[in-house]
Amino acid sequence: SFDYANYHTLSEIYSFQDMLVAENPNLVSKLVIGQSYEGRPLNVLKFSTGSNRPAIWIDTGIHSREWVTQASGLWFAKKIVTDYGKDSALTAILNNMDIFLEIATNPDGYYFTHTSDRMWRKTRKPNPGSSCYGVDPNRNWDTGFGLPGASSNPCSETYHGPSAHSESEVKSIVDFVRSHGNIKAFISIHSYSQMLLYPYGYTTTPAKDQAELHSLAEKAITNLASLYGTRYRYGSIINVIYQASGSTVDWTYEQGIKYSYTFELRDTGFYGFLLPAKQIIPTAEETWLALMALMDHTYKNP
Ligand code: 0X9
Ligand code: ZN
Repeated sequence: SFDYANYHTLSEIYSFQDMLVAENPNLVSKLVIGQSYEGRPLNVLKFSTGSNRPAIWIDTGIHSREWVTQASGLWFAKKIVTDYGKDSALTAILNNMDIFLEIATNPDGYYFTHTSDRMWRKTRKPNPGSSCYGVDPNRNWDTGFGLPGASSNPCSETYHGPSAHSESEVKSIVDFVRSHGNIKAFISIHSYSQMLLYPYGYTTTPAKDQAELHSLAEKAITNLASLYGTRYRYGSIINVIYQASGSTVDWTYEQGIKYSYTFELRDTGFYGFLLPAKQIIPTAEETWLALMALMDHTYKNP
């Protein structure tokens, strides 16, 4: 059976997705929402027990080197199929809402982290006129695009790209969110720093739902800490971490998705992106408690 306690290659992630669908055909299906620059499928697992439902979105691995996020995404997928029909809170959520999970959100980058450069973060599209590759897919969204908090230098780790949604890995999610039209929560999972963040990243202007987002974040990180004592900071992106323009959840929030959150998983820098595999399952388990708090609140506040 699948080894959740180790890191996996991209092809192992793709095989896992097909296996999960094959084993749980009444609960799980696979959507291909687009393809990466290098032509790989952008797979999204859909967990659904009905039709025309409001939805929760979760993505992992948009920054390819943040390996504990894709590994946690695999564990979340298994947790959903295990708990449906057993855990009353998750069962209630899935009897009323769909969950979409994109595990390998930057597949070209993830492949490259296995073959060439473990610390690769960005997409793998060449930049015309530059010898540097890739765009930061967390600076490429059309909210505050190109403002301070991103770089116009193609060699920078925070290069925003030539235009908003220039990266197919981003545009495919944009098109999916728009065509779905009824996504209620959007949770984008990064590492590392142990933070739970909400909009905005590009401006200090508070989100209009700041009070609710803040108290829900506090509840989520309290639940997270209850398992292993892992301490998270929480608040708006610009206040807690730094100014980041064109980031995912600023765009989703401005699309009307109130419950737009970003996690930064373990650790606080001792291992950083190179988190030992023995921390994968504890990280996923504690994060799941926070995700359940966010999803349960979303379900109960339509
Ligand atoms: O700089 C980033 O993109 C994020 N940190 S990371 O180390 N994962 O790269 C923080 C930016 C705030 N997060 C989001 N807006 N998603
Ligand atoms: Zn990241």
